[in-house]
Amino acid sequence: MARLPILHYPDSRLCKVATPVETVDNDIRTLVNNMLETMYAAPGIGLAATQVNVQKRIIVMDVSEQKNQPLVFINPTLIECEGSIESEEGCLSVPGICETVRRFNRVRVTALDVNSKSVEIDASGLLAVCIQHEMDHLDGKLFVDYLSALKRDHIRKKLEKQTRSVSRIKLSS
Ligand code: K1U
Ligand code: ZN
Repeated sequence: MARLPILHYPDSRLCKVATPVETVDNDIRTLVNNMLETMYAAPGIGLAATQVNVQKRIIVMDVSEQKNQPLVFINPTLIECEGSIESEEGCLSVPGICETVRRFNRVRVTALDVNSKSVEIDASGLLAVCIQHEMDHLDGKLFVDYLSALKRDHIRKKLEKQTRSVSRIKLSS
């Protein structure tokens, strides 16, 4: 297994729309394992393939306390959504930023698992929020896109400054 580099906002590759996986083969299973390792190491509760610069419709998540209940959704589709919930979200591609976002509170999702078997799950609360956040990544959307242009611009400038100072440190060492 390997840890993959995570793209940071405002990298334009985060805006790309991912394409469906045609065949769930060993290459896809290796990518899924690497995504899980990357998510657990970050640490995070979810990760979309877009964030590791792979434009395929794959998301991984684990919202359990013990971090022992990985979920893998390939070609996920939302088939029912209801209610609304406002919660604080973070994003591994927008490090150090946490903002309140409104989402559906319950969702029903269909997807393929790593054995190419169809799965259907009902989710609510944090898992429902996480599924929507990760599926947004596959459509090139970030949680900052739900914020005002002013707030988004402030976050973009802050992260660009951070990236510049990290590059300067790397250059001088
Ligand atoms: O997609 C991502 O960037 C992962 C993101 C998922 C997410 C978090 C919160 C609400 C919706 C979606 C994260 O995992 S950010 C890190 C995080 O939430 C966390 C980290 C350590 C422990 C617990 C949570
Ligand atoms: Zn994210």
